[in-house]
Amino acid sequence: MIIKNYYVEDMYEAMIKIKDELGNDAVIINKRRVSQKGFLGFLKPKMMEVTAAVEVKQEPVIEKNITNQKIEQEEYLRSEINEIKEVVKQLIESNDSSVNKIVDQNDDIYDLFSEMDLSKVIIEDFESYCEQNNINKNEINKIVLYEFLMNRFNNKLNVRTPDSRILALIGPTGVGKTTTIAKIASREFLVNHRNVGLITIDTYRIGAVEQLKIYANILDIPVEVVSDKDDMKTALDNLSDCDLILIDTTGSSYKNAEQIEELKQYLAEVDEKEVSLVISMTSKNTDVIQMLNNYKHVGFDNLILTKFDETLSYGSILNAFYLCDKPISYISMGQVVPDDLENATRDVLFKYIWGEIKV
Ligand SMILES: Nc1nc2c(ncn2[C@@H]2O[C@H](COP(=O)(O)OP(=O)(O)O)[C@@H](O)[C@H]2O)c(=O)[nH]1
Ligand SMILES: [Mg+2]
Repeated sequence: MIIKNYYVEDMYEAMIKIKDELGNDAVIINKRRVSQKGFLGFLKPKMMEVTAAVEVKQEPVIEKNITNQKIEQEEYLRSEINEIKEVVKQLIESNDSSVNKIVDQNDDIYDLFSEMDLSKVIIEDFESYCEQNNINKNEINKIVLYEFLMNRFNNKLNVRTPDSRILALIGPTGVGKTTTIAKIASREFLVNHRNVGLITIDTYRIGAVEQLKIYANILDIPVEVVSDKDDMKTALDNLSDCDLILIDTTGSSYKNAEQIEELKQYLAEVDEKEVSLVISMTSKNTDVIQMLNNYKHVGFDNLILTKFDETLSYGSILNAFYLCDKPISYISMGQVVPDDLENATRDVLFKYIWGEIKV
C-alpha cells in the first residue's frame, strides 16, 4: 500500500496528479482544506489536501516469504561481495597488462569523489591512507579504493537495529519518517506479532497526522496524537500494553532553532527511548552536515537512511558514518509499506557504495 498526500487547488488537479503518479487503481481516502505552508501561509487562499492510496499488487506478507526473501537477498549479497573479492584478488595476483589497463582507466579517482559529493574529511582520510601505505598518486586505482573502503567499513561503520521499547524518528519534512514508521509498525505487528502502538507529535497543531492514522487504522493498532508536551505521559500511559511504541514527529525544520528546541522538549518527556535521525540519500552533503549538527541538540542514537531508490549517488553513506559516530539502523529503498525497508548491514551498505564506484 502506498499512501500519499497531494496539495492542490482543486479536485481536477488532484485527479490528474494521482492518476499520473499512482495509476488508475488509486482511491481517494481523505480530502480537506488546509492553510498554505510557509511564511504567512495562513493569509493565502486555502489549499486542498487530498490523500490517495493504492494497493501494491504483491504476494501477501507472511513470515515465510519475508524469511525466504531475506535469505535470498543475503545469499545474493554474499555472492556479489565474493565475486568482487575474487576479481580484486585476481587483479592483484596477475601481472598481465589488464592491471595496467584498469589503472589507466581509473586515474580520476578525485573526480569520482567529487561526483559522489564526498565530504572533505573522507578525501583527506583517503590521502593519509595512501601515504601510510606508500601509495603514490599515480598508483591510485580502484583496487586501492576498494581496499580503503573495505578497511573503513570494517573499522569505522557501525550498524545496529534498534531494540528499545520506544523508538522516535526525527528529521526534516519529507525524508520518509512516517512511511518508515508504517513499515516498522507493519513488520513488527504482522511478522513479529508485537503489540505496536503509535504516537505522533504534532508540534504545528494543524492536524498533519492523517497519514499515520490511516496506517494505524489499516493495521488496527492504537495511535495517540500529542499536541502539547504535557500530554506525552498520558499518551504513553494509554499505550502501556504495547511492547513497541513508535513516535513520529512532524514539522521540524533543522534550520529553525526554535523548532529543534520544541522537539527536544517533547522528547525529554519520554524515558528509555531510542531516537533515529532520518536522512534522505537525495540530500546534499552540505545539508547532511548541517542536519547532523543541528539535530545533535535534540540527541539521537542512530541513523535511518532513506530513498536509496531515488539516487545513483551513495556518497551519503560514507558521509553519514564519517561525520557522526552513530550506527546506521535501517535503510529504505522505496515507497512500498512494509517491503521497502531493510535492517542496515555492512554488506548491503558496501554493495551500494562499491556498486557506484565499479561502474
Ligand atoms: N522513493 C522513495 N520514496 C520514499 C521513501 N520513503 C518515503 N518516501 C516517500 O517520500 C514522501 C514523504 O514521506 P513521508 O513519510 O511522508 O515523510 P516525512 O515528512 O518525513 O514523514 C512520500 O511520498 C513517501 O512515499 C523511499 O525510501 N523511497
Ligand atoms: Mg510525516
